[in-house]
Formats: sequence, C-alpha cells, structure tokens
Amino acid sequence: MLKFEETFGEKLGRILGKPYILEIIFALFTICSIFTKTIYLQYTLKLKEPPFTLFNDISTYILLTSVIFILSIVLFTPKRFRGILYITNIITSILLFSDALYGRYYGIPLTIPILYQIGFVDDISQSIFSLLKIKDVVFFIDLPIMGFLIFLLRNKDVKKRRRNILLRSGIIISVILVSVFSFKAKAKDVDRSRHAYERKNIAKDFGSLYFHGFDIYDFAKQRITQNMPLNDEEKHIIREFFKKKEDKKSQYFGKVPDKNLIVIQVEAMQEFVVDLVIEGKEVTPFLNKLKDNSFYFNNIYYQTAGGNTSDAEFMLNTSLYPAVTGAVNYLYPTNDFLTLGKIMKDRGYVSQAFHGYEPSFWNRETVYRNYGYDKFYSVIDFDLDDIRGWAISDKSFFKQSLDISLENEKFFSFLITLSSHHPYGGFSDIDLYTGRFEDTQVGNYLKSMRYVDTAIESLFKELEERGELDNTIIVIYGDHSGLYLDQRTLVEDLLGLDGSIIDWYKIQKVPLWIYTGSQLPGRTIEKVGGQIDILPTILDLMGIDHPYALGTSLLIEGPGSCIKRDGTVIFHDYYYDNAEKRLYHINTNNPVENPTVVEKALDKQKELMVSDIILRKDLLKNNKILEILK
Ligand code: GP9
Ligand code: MN
Repeated sequence: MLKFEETFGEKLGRILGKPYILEIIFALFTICSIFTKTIYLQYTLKLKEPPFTLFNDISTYILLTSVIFILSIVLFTPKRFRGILYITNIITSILLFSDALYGRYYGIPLTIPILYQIGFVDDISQSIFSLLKIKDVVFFIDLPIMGFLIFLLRNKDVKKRRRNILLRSGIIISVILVSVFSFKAKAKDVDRSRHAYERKNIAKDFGSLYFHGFDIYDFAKQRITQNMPLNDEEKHIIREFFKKKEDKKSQYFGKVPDKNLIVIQVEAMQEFVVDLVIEGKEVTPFLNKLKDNSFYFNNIYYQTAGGNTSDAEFMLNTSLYPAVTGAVNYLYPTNDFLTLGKIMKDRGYVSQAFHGYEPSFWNRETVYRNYGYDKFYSVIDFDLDDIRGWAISDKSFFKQSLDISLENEKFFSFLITLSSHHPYGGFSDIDLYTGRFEDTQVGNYLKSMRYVDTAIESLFKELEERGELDNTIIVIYGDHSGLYLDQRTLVEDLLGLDGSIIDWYKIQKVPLWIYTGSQLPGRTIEKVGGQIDILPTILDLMGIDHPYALGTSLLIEGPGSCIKRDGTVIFHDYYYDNAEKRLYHINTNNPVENPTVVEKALDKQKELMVSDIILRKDLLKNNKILEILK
C-alpha cells in the first residue's frame, strides 16, 4: 500500500480529531465576535477615548482572555462545542449589552452588588430608549449568522474521534500558562492603585470580561467568609464589648428632635484652618463665626483608612470603623447596616445623599442604595453650570442640592463636597493673599478652604432667605487630611511647629460644627473624639438611640478618646503610638511611662476588632448579632 507523507495540518487533525478545521474556524469566529463586542463596549462606555486602536494593552488582554476561554471549550468539549460556543456567545452578548445600558447611565459595567439591588432597573427602565443606540446591534448581529452556520454544519461532524487526552491537556495548560504569564508581565505596568477607588478602572485596564471575573471572585470571597460561623473568641469579643457599652446620654438628649438635617462632609478640611490668620486675614471667616452659635468640636481626629473619603461617609452613616485594608464600600457593599439614612427615613424624613462626581466612584451608587437612602444624586443629576476642579463647584452643588432637598417637607440631606480636592490648583481667583505661601500647595490649600467657607456661607444665607435656617440642624466636618507628609515642612512653617512628629500627628484633626438652629447657645467642646462619634452625637441631640454605634456622643461630659485605624489611640493628655508601642505626653511630645493609660489604649483597640467582626460576618443582617448577645 502506498503511504503518503502526512502534512502537519493533517497530523494535527488526526490527533485532535476531524474535522478540526471547522471547529477552529467556528471558534475563531466566536473569539472575533466577542472581542469586537468587548472593544465596542470600551468605547461606547467611554472607558476608552477615541482614536480607536486595536492593538493596545487592553485589547491584547481581552483577546488573550477570550482565546483562553474559547480554546479551552474547543479542546475540552469537541463534540458539542458549537452549541456551547454559541450559548457562551449569547450569554456574553446579553451581559455586555446590559453593561452598555447600565454603563451609559452610571459609567461602569454591571456588578454583582448592583444586581443584588434590583432598584437600579427602575432608573434604567425609565430612560431605556435614550440609553439604546443603533450601533448596539453589534452585540447581536452575529448570533443569527452563527445559528445559521450551526444549522448548515449540523451533519458535518465526525461521530468517532480519536482523542489524545494528554496532548489536549498539554495544549490547554500551555495556553493558560503562556496567557497568565504574559498577562502578568503586562499587568505589572498598570497602576493598580487606581482600582482601589474606582472599579471601572479595572475594566479600562483589563477589559470588561476580566472586570466581571474579578467582581464575581470578590463577591464570592466575601460571601464565603460571611457565612462561616463565628469562633468562640470572636463571640467573646462581641459579647464583652456590648456588655460593657454604656447607654449614656448627654444633657442635650432629644433637645432638637424634629428639625430637618443637613450633614456636610467637607473635602480635605483640617482643623487647623479654623481661626487661622494669614497675612492679617482669616482663612475661614464664616466658619469661625459659626462657632459662636453652634457646638464646635476642636479635638476630632480623622479615622479614615483605605477608603479615604468613602470611609468618612461610612463612619458618619454607621458609626463603625473602616476596614483594616481597602475600602468598606468595595469590600462590604451589600452588608446590612443601621445607617443614618435608614434611621431618618423611619422617622418620616426623606433621606438623600448628594455628591457632584461620578456615581461609580468609591462605589457610591451601590452603597447609598444599600444604606437605604431614597436617592443618591451624583454628577449625572446636576446641572453643570459652574465647574471647579473635578466637576461641579461646591457653590452650585449646594444651591442645587438645597433646591432638591427643600422640595420635601422633612428631609435629611447628606452633602459630600468636592471642590477642595487635592492638589488645590483651581483657586487662583480666590481673594486670599497667602504671602510667602503664594503658588505653593499650602497657599493653594488655604485658598480652597476660603472658597469652601464662602460656599458654606452661601448655603446658610439661602436657607435663611427661605426661612428654613432655624428649622435645620447643620452638621459640618472634614473628611480627612488635606496636606500630606510631602508638605510637612511648609505646614510646620505655616503653623509655627518645631518639627516634632507628634506635633504633626496632633494636627491630623478635622473640625466639626453642629448648628442646631437658634435654640442652643454656642459652645466649643474640647473633648477628644473621632469621626465615628459624629453619628451618636447627632442622634443624641435628636433623641434617638443606636444600639450598634461604636462611637459615643461627644456631648456627654467627661474625657474622650479616639482610635485610628492603625491602632494609635489619642487621649486628652496622651498619644499612644501603636507602631512604636510607645506613649507620649501630648503637651511635651515626650515619651512617658504610664501602664494604666497604655492598658486603656489596648482596651480601646478591641473596638477595632468588634467592628471588623461585624463587617466580616455581616452581623447586623437579620439581627445575627442578637443571637450572639443572647
Ligand atoms: C471623589 C471624592 C474624592 O468622589 O470623594 O475622594 P478622595 O480622593 O478624597 O478619597
Ligand atoms: Mn476626600
């Protein structure tokens, strides 16, 4: 018998099983169509800006991901692969199409936590036609063609195939290894810190399929930990803490029960700007005066951690500590919390949150829904009539937020400002001469604080003009530091500090005003506290209990304390540095020995553990915590 030499293709075909060519063509077709759809999604969601390029990092990753995915299917399931590929393509198309609709509204592909809250469907369904584009046929145009191909090829399959499992597995493993390594090599250049505050950057950098994979993994991980039972030690920590927690109330408890409530979280405002005078002028003249007819707290340390601004929002709403690493908003977006939004809603208020930036930033859209707010207004809801820095100016933001709030008879509005965001470049028009600090970041920061001061003043004026000022509690506080270590020398120069690091730590405070209308006289309170105490203080004035707040009302007389997320504890007279495990006297900045105070500091650290357990195990859900406290 004559023997012809086999070509490479024939050999491969013989090994893989015929007619492999059809399979490969079909697989490549699927890859191309999914690839095209993911690329289209990048552009239609503006994750990527034109000019259109095919071979950039993103498309390489997307292509790679699809290749691994599809090839695995082809090689593992040679018999029914066409059907499987087809179904995969349909599912992917529906997913990407939903991403497109949701993303056009909220700027980010869908996430599991969002799917968890069906409320968003309402928002989108109302504007579904404006969100649709003719070009969206790209998501589905290939499907009938592929269906037709499957039909044509239905009898072309060879029933019996020779399989070489070893070779197939070898190919799959090699493809996966090559892909993973090249992916990792490319991913090295990506600045992943951008992913911490804005998840859509993951989709930007690695593509939407990777984004979904990451999202599913993240969600599953959190659910698994959450469903693991508490161990005895964790139960003990929780029980001990809540047993000891005193239900103390201040002399002001319930003194301001029924007014509207506006809480303003000011971007980057540090306490030292209050009463600061530069070149003979006050930096924050309005807020300085506001102390005369409000409660003013001058010893509040910020406690934000990996979630920065969003951690401050979290503390205001829940009086729990932020997560030890990362942002609570991304780690536990669907946990149950007893939030200020829910509490006020239960009392007949309309609870709304406002922030003039993208709704996906810090995962706010998801989080505020979960917090039980009636609505979260983001940049897409504002008229961008006046821009400053990242987006709408604080002045216009206040004005529009107030208009929306005043449509309701009883309201709680949480206003998160933005204009005074680092690095404070957009305030050269502000009338505040900063002398030797002109054109430095410190000088610009002071100008930004002056701008915020005038913006807040205009909010007060507007309320007064509308006859609502006396009927409104207004809480104002800073979210976190504004000037970081890179500015230390200049800040020390500004404040006349002598370079001690303890002095630097001591200025890591945020101001807090609580204006209660005209009923109560102003008072400056020097009690040490943290942002975790703001919620209990507001509730104290309004006469409301919060059984799971870890903070305490700052209006309760007596010494206070504050623990930072790194375990550092600040008392009225002492500073316990947890990294150094050393106690300092707060006036002299010198290390001191005082075992009783150190013990108190270590005891305070248990609060962080309690908070972590509540978060990890979602203890406020279905009153799980009550089971433990029984
Ligand atoms: C953005 C704003 C800033 O929405 O809240 O966040 P930050 O960078 O300060 O954490
Ligand atoms: Mn901030």
